[in-house]
Amino acid sequence: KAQHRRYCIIAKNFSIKILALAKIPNRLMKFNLFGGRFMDNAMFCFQCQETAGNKGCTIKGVCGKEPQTARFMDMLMYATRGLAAVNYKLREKGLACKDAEHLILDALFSTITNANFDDNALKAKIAKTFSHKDELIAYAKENGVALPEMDEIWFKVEQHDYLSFNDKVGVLSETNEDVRSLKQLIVYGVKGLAAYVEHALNLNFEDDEIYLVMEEALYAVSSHDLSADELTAMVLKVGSAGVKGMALLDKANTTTYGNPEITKVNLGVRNNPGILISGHDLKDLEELLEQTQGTGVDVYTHGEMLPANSYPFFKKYPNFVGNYGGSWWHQKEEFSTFNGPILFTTNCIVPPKADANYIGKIFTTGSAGLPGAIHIAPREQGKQKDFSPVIAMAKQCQPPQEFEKGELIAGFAHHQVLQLADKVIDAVKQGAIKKFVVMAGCDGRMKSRSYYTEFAEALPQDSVILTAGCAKYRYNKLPLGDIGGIPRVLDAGQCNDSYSLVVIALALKDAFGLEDVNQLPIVYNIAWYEQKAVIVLLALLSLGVKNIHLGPTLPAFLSPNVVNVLVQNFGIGGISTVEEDIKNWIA
Ligand code: FSO
Ligand code: SF4
Repeated sequence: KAQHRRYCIIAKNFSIKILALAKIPNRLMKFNLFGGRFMDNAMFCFQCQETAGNKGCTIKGVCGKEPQTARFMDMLMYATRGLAAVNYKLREKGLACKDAEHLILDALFSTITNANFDDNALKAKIAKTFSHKDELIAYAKENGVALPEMDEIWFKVEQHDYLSFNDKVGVLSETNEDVRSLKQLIVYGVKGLAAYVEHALNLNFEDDEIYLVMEEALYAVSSHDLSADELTAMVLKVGSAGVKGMALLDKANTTTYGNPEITKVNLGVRNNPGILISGHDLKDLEELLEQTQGTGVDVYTHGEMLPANSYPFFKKYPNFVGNYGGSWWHQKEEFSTFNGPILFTTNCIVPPKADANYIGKIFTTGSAGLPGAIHIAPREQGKQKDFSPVIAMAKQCQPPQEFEKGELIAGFAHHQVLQLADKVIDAVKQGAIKKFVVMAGCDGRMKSRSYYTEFAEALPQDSVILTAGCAKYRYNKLPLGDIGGIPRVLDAGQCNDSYSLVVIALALKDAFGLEDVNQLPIVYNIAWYEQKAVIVLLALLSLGVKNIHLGPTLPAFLSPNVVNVLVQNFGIGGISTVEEDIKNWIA
């Protein structure tokens, strides 16, 4: 004990010296290195793959999130857990509130990595959530619905205290590392699910069973008497809801816009002013295309909006030109050469530097937000959103500078791939295809992500990559060729279209008369970045998919014990070197 205390004092003095040297001005920041754990930080967030030191962002987010923004987000999550708990109890009596469901979705989506950096927007959401919760508490009383003793329901927080109480509302308020890990795994899964459900809602598709699981899960996170086993069961329940949520969004997208089809997406530019639309929301794209007709303004996709080019519905718009640039983190260079305004419908936003030439040209909408950007208001009942300020700005801008030329093949969602099923099955039977490699998920800034490009290049010629999400930008422009006319990279679409990959895997399982999806010659090498990848992972686990490799690093929010549970029950693993992984998984 004496020795331990000595180390602690040394560590504490050392950290004070470092801080003094660094002249870090934030008075909020008090480090406590006792037990190697940071407490009472300016902020604490470890929800994404780029978290500082793969431990947690404590000074400022690597994503650009300021400490006070992180604290507003913690408070918004606290308020949302309270609202969800009340609505969960009302739902048991058939009295659930629709507005509450939608507020919960928006709050969860707004706190996803890189989605919303706007403190004023967050403060307004907190106030709305607390006041709606109070209305529902009164409604519960009127209707004789008993509400549990739970801080999240009863603790009153005034506006001037939104930045206080972080010890009570922040992630580290749960002191048991394993419980915290399971609870945050649930929260991050629910955040990812909320994003997909919100896109479906924008197309008027909803499912009460999904809302039920989301509220139950948030209730479980606020509860203090659930065992680790019960929390683990809740993790898988959220995963099952994830499958439903992705299926719902798939239905919403394909019913509204048709089934994606094989499409050569143009990568070049034209000589008109343009608008670059990023994010995942197809309803926003539809309305933007509708409103730009005949204005002389072209529309290009960026990042996760690329798959929209494969939907039959959008092909009818003559000013829908193609895709400009790559994945989200390249936006600083690509936005500066685009010249026109940029519309973010969701994450991933990289806050621009003060001298960026596209400052003032960024627009956000939906749950996305950025200080200094113009926010396009939600659509009113029966009306479209008003994108006229974006279009007006585009008209004042130069056409985009050419970034690259050529085409990209996309559109291999489940319907299209299943139309090729006979060809694919024959290729497998004849040994022309020996392995499918699922490389879905996200891209990110870390240098180590070059692994995914090198891995794709090193795969043997008889393997096919199934991809979805922005992870694809690491290899979708490589000349990997085809196998008897089947491209070696089959791009199903956005990260939510990982659902397509599941449908394809289940169809192959049936076609080969297998009992278990794990008997297929499929390797899962998934790259994650933010919470939508967490719900994709949980969805796969809930379907019984085993031996998923997750990289480039395992989530910091998983405690060693929780990792052990995942390894023992699901065979989850990380990645190593390209050579080792090809040798162990493919050969
Ligand atoms: Fe990527 Fe960002 Fe789609 Fe995410 S653009 S990282 S998992 O938001 O949602 O794949
Ligand atoms: Fe850090 Fe990621 Fe949280 Fe941003 S979202 S503060 S980078 S952990």
